[in-house]
Amino acid sequence: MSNHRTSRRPALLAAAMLGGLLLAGTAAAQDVEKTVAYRQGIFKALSWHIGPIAGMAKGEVPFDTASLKHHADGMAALALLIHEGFPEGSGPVEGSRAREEIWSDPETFQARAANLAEQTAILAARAPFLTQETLGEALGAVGGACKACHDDFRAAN
Ligand code: ASC
Repeated sequence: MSNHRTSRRPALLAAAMLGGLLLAGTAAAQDVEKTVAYRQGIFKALSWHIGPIAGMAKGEVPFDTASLKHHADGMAALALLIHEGFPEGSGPVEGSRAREEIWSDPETFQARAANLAEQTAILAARAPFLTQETLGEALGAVGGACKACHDDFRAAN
């Protein structure tokens, strides 16, 4: 009986190890899913806040300094959160446009994210002094920072 038990040990051990690997794989997949949701949430929120600013610049939304300041502050805060949304192993992955270059050239990618943080901070600082006439040029610097990163690090679709 004890021999019988002993002989089953390797099989039980293998089953336990396989179970552990499967659980680890599931945990890793859940981590990636959470990370993708985190970063996509930031970009959706950035889009939420740039919308009214772009509307004001185009004259489609009434110009309002308090609203401009609020939305520019929102963008500046969000931009500071991008850098931790792309840890090693979190892409490329299905359902995400984040390109492989983010992980093969993280320094350039992080510099682009830092540039967005800088440009949005500048817009937020200028917001109280901007007018409908000067907003377009000020927002252009932020749009340029968005585009510079999208061009190299975001897939077309
Ligand atoms: C937006 C938006 C972007 C940027 C980018 C600027 O309004 O959703 O991703 O501006 O188009 O070039």
